[in-house]
This record gives sequence, structure tokens and C-alpha cells, in this order.
Amino acid sequence: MDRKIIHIDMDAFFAAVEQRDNPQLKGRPVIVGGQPDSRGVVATCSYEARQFGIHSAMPSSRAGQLCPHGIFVKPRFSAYQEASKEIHQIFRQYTDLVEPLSLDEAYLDVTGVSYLQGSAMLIAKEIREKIFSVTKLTASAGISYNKFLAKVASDMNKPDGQFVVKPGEGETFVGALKIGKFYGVGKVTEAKMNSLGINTGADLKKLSKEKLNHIFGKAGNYYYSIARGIDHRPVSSSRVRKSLGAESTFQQDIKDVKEMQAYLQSLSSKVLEQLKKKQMVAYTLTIKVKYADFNQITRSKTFDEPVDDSVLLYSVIKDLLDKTEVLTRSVRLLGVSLSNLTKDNVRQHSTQLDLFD
Ligand code: TTP
Ligand code: MG
Repeated sequence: MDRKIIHIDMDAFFAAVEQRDNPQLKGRPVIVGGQPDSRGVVATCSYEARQFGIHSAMPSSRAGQLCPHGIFVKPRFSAYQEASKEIHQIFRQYTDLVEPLSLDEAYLDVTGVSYLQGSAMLIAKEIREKIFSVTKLTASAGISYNKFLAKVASDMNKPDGQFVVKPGEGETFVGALKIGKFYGVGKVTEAKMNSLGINTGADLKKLSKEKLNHIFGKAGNYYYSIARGIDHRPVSSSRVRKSLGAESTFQQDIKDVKEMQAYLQSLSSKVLEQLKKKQMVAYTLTIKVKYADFNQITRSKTFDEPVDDSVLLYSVIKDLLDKTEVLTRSVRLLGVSLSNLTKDNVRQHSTQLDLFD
């Protein structure tokens, strides 16, 4: 039996929250991220701003040139986190099979759901309506029989729309699709494919599995499948990591704060590396301290912009450690974790997204 998968993605998420919370921003080009006179980048921007060619990950200075009257606002992560919680709560009212992809995005498998005659289209529509009534934010949805098609479909009628790819329509749908629209094909691969004359799904389908493997390595199998609209990956509610962490227990309790700092730094480098491998960014840093008497505490800091810079992490780790009792108590375990993870599109666009992890 065909599966019924819904992919939901909020529209201009951070910017939409800003426009909702400050009515003066409605209908105007709003750019969330760094100021135009800074070295920061654009996290996202309103659809009004996109008309000027502004997009995520662009240097804010460039955005300022493209749209001098644009309104640049600093991210307010806690507001986005709150809205994110609300939408994920709504998803779970419909099915337990929810796979969150990031703050504003998730896959839902509604195959076994009988509500609304089991119509995934009606369920998606109702979820979007409920999201709007609870958060006053709009979402778009893609509906299909696998994750790849649902994901691509959710972009088709953005913003505030939905699109379905029915069983039997997948190959035609993919055939007409520009390679750059394929989820899992980054800018580098897109350029490589274009240079080989592969511009659409139909072009991709002409290449044999052997040839694709030869050119693209293990990603070749994936391209072979998606060129045919095939994707067997399950929607998995447990697979998605909410945090990444590392910790170590010491053979002998340690007393020296400098030594603790050094351990925490090395643990945080490890975690940062994992984060980069997963092509995610994190908003929250937490340290864990277990004292010699086994009492355990955590201290954390949430940032308005994702942290992926080790220098910043080290200095925050020091601050967090100051908020513990390590000066007077010895320590048997230290840990570092990063949470509030979201995808890192900056890197996704510049390197190959690994879908085989
Ligand atoms: P997206 O869903 O990629 O973008 P979006 O919701 O702003 O716009 P769209 O309507 O096209 O879906 O990302 C969700 C949020 O994640 C986005 O609002 C801001 C944040 N984000 C970053 O901080 N950096 C990035 O590079 C990207 C792509 C997103
Ligand atoms: Mg979105």
C-alpha cells in the first residue's frame, strides 16, 4: 500500500514571527539577521524582501545594497522556539509518526490515520489552519507517498499553500523538476550536473546506475532512485537528534579549574565537529558538572544566533563554569552539549548533503 506522507514547512519563519509581533513590519521587506553595516548574514527574510533577490545566508551588507529601505531586525530566538513548540504540538495531535527536521519543518506519516476519511490532503489543510489559528503564522505543505516527493512538493505552492503528488504522478513530477530543486542536491552538485548536461529530473533519469555511481560515488544510488520518484526512507520520530553531546568521567576527581576548562574545550570541539558533520547549527550550549559527591548540575546559554564558532563557545563555557561551585568542590564528570539544533543551509548549499547517515 502507498504511504501518505505530509511535509510541513513554515513560511519565512523567523521573518513571519517578526511581522506578527510588530504590525508595522507587515507587508514590508524584513530581513532577520545581522545589520547591514556588520559582518553578519541573513538568517531569513520576508517574501517582500525576497523580491529584491535577498535570501538566507547572504551577507547582510549585500542585502543592504539590494534593498536600502529594508528593515533589518535582530533574531529573537526564544520567540521562534515558542512558535516551533506550538506547531510541533499540533503535528502530534494527528500522528505519533512525526519526524522534526528543524524548528519550522517536519515530516508526518499519516498512512494509518482514519480521521478526515484518511485524506492526507484534508489533514494537511486542517493542520495548516490550526497552525494559523494558534500561532497566526502560515505554513505550506507537500503531500505524497514518500519523503522526497513530499519535501519537494511543499515548496511548490509556497507561501500558504499545499501541493500533492499522487501515486503514479511521481516520475512525471520529478522529470519536469529543475535539478536545483532536488532535495539533497547542493549548489556544487547542481553545477556539476548542469555541466554534464543534466538540467532536469528527466535528464538525470537517462543515466544508468553504474554511470551515476561512477560520477557521484555513493550518492549515485540516491540520485538514481529520486530521478524515478523512489524514496523508501521511513518517517522516523526517534532518529532525529535533539541534541549532540560528549562527556567524560575522570579516574580521579579534578580540582583545578583551568584543567576543567581545558576538558570542556576539548569536549566542545568534539561536539562542534559532530554538529558540522550533520550540517546543523545549534542555538543552545549546555555544560554538565557532576561533583565528587555525585550531585549533578547543568548550566546553559541560548543564543539569538546559531553558535558554531569555537572561540565564542570557549568563552561562554568559562562563563558557565563560573556559575557552578567548581572553585570549592571537586568534579568527577564534565559534559558539553549543543541543542536547539537546526539545519545549516549555508553549508548545505556549498557542500554535498549526505543523506545516507
Ligand atoms: P527555511 O524553512 O529554510 O526558510 P523560511 O521558513 O524562512 O522560508 P521558506 O518560506 O522558504 O520556508 O528555514 C527556517 C528558518 O530557519 C528561517 O526562518 C530562519 C532559519 N534559518 C537560518 O537561521 N539560517 C539559514 O541559512 C536558513 C536557511 C534558515
Ligand atoms: Mg520554512
